[in-house]
Amino acid sequence: MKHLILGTAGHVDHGKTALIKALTDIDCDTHKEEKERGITINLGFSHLTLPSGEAVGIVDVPGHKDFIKTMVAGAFGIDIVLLVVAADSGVMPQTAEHLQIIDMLGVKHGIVVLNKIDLVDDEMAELAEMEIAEFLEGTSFENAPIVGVSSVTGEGLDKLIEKITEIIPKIEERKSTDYFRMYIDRIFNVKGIGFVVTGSVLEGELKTGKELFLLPGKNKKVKVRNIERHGEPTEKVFSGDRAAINLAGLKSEDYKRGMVLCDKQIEETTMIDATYTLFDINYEPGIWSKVLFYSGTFECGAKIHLLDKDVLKAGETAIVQIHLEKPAILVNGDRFIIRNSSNDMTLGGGVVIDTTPLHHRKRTPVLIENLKNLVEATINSDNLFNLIKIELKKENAPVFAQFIAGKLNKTGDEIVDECKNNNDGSVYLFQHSEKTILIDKDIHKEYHQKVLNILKEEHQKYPILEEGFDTKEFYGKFGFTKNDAGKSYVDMLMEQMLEDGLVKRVGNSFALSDHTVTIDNKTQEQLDWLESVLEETGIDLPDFEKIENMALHRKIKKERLKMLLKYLARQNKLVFYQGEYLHKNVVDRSRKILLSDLKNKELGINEKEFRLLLNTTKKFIQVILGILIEEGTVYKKTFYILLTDKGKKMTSEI
Ligand SMILES: Nc1nc2c(ncn2[C@@H]2O[C@H](COP(=O)(O)OP(=O)(O)O)[C@@H](O)[C@H]2O)c(=O)[nH]1
Ligand SMILES: [Mg+2]
Repeated sequence: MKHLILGTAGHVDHGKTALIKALTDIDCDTHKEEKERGITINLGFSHLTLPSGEAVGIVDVPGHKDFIKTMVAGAFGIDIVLLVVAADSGVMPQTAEHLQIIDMLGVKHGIVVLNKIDLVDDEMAELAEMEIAEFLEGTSFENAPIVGVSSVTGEGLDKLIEKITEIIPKIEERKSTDYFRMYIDRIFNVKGIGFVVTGSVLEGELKTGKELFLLPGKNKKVKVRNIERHGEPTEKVFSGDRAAINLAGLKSEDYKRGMVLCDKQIEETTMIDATYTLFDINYEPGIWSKVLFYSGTFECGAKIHLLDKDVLKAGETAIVQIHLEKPAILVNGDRFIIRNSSNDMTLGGGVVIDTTPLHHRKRTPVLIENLKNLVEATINSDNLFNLIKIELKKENAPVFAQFIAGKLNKTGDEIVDECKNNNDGSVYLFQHSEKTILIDKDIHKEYHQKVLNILKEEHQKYPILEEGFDTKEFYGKFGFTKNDAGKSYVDMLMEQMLEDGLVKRVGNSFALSDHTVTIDNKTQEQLDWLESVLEETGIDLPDFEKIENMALHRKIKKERLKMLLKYLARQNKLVFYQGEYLHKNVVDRSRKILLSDLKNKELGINEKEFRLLLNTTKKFIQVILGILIEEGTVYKKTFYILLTDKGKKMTSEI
């Protein structure tokens, strides 16, 4: 069974509310003021069960020009429109305005209801029908059926129901997303039950017991206690349903009109990139214009910045950046309506193409080109792959498929499938445990090259060191220390480069595969000299300033000295600990003295005793003790140095 919402549209007094009453026996004008004035002010809700058994939700909107924002909120998320035109008055201003809005909101299916045929003769009815057909020419409802009815006598209603039933199979399934999203269009406090909110489910599904975010805002979580659909309790509602939800944990001060319920914390935004199409009206906005922005029940003041045009003329479309005065919860592909700032004219509307854009201060040709691709890909959903490519270029790094899904309002699986099925080779994807990681092919090539360059530079700097860098060091170099997708990517990249024979493993690290170390006579001499200097310092900590000076006399510069030290450490001639290098023999001797002493002392010795034993400085004790603890020979308990099991074993060998 399809989940569908049908909405009314049309000029005030043409009989929208009467038609819904005639079809469903529910009077949508329930408010006192509505009864008194005889017009719809708030949205009305009903539902209709068709002879086929299929049930559709119904939203009845106000027709009066003062309530366009309510009409927009109601029309947001509907699948079929019933455009009601009274046969005795024909097409009127809000007939046209509502049709433009419906079209801009992306509603594709509709039926024109020529109402009040009881008030006109056949000839009049025919004339009215001709006028409507002419009016629809060139619009997306050009081929919509026109059905004459009377909401008073009931004439034609069967035919209308027949037409509605015929349309349903033609309506495409809603795109599936893995999260629930719904604008709240009504909220009321029911005695003994608590807050109940209603809305048209835009995306996903919802079950009782689920926790939802009330957005925008932080930490406003509410819990779904009960759900009703078409006035009946239900366990679950789906995209395309009208839902009434009883929420636990909602405080009235937390709620504001325009809020969204969602099971995912969608980031709020105050700046979006979008298309902006002007209706056929007498108004020409320049580069900047102040307007009112409407999407769902959300509304706020906004400034529109034209990006690819200097003025926008009637019927034209521009790419724009919109600065919103209030944080909004929007996703790519969302439709919106624009009114002038004095709120007496509907100017047009558009489609959100980016909810997290950069601030475009300069309107460069490259920017416009990128945005045009984005428009193409957002509006033409066959072009999902294009859209993925644009997002990946923007990220300029490896990302999880799930991350792109969030950006594009899709599921992770949809993104992966699209990359598998329609990849032209420009996106590289790989699997890491449960997750798929995506990266733009050009950016992948750049990382590949960066690894080679970084290693080359390192080898040039330290030609006598065999090692390059390990994966952890690469995480740091690429800024991925806190980026799981980035880390997995580096792991994968290094494995791949290893397989391709571009790099080799040296211990834990990677080096260029053609990197070889040759120690010439001069270098060997320098190494021997340095080693002997460090050995001779014995139980004094080496004085590096002094060593640097001695080295300079031998024409060894600081950088080279560092390299020689590293080399000796990697050859296990020196032990490196917290910035200090000790000769291995010094460490061995110190260890031997300590172990021989501890051999007979079950309770251990303290640091001072150790210092007297070696007859050295406190500073040296700190370093040597650090080294011996790190290698696992001894450990410290309160103030005492004690042998580890490994240390005990070693004493038997002394
Ligand atoms: N004679 C006749 N009157 C109608 C018909 N439909 C609606 N009306 C009347 O037209 C007026 C406006 O109807 P309403 O449903 O409130 O219009 P809406 O503003 O489009 O919702 C009411 O007085 C209705 O009784 C119809 O088919 N025939
Ligand atoms: Mg009405």
